[in-house]
Amino acid sequence: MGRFRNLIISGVDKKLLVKDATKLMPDLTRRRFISGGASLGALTLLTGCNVSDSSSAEALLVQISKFNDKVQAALFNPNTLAPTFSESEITRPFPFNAYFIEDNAPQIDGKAWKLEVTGLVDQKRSFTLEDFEKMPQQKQITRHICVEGWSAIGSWTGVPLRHFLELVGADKRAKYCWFRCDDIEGYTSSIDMPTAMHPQTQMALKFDGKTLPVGFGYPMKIRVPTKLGFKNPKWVVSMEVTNDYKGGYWENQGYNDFSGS
Ligand SMILES: Nc1nc2c(c(=O)[nH]1)N[C@H]1C(S)=C(S)[C@@H](COP(=O)(O)O)O[C@H]1N2
Ligand SMILES: [Mo]
Repeated sequence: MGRFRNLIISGVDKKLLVKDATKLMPDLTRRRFISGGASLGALTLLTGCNVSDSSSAEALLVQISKFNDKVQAALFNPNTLAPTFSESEITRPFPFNAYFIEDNAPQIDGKAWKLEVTGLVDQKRSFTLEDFEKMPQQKQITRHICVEGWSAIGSWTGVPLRHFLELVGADKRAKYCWFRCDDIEGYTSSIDMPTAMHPQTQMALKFDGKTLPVGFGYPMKIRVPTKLGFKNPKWVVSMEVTNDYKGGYWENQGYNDFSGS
């Protein structure tokens, strides 16, 4: 402790930073880090990053996140469930986050909206919101973890992505599902097929039992509780099943593709 004990960093919640960094570590590193006390001091030693503000905290997380994609992917068990919570544990108000302010969130007309499905699927076509509302719905209360240093518990309801992939006849041997969004810069993100098929990965239409609010991705966001927040695209307009790694908005800026939580 000593020299780090009274460290106050503006804009950084130290406990959350240590927690998020821990989650990003490959198993062995994580075990060693935890048994060593899991402190901010140990984290600075491990990464060589000296955290003094929120941007260096972010740099530290990127550093941890680059540790070893492949090791992490091998450790990720597609059958492991993310922890679930009770209604009373839901974070209220639930935070908004994007690379722009909430006022600039796209206002999508749900009646005109369509999800376009392309790539390695039998049914290359569009689906309306009505189509999705008729499909089986599943509710989950899980924790959303953002690499920027915050986390929150929320309730989402929607169509299991696995159900949808089966419905469109997706090639399950394909490597990725790649999503494109309707916001200013056309946010994109891809998830690997085991994650897409994970029983808790869903095409969320509701938040907290009500129609998805505009800021949270109306009419549809992909909710992936086993991945970090940036791998949960909002305002989704297309999905491509592909063997090509197409990256994504944050993935292209150095965050790792695996980003499990
Ligand atoms: N289209 C789009 N999806 C996005 C983002 C974005 O900027 N654009 N930001 C991501 C990040 S970094 C986070 S933490 C979550 C925040 O979701 P929330 O506003 O529902 O909390 O959305 C993710 N999905
Ligand atoms: Mo995030």
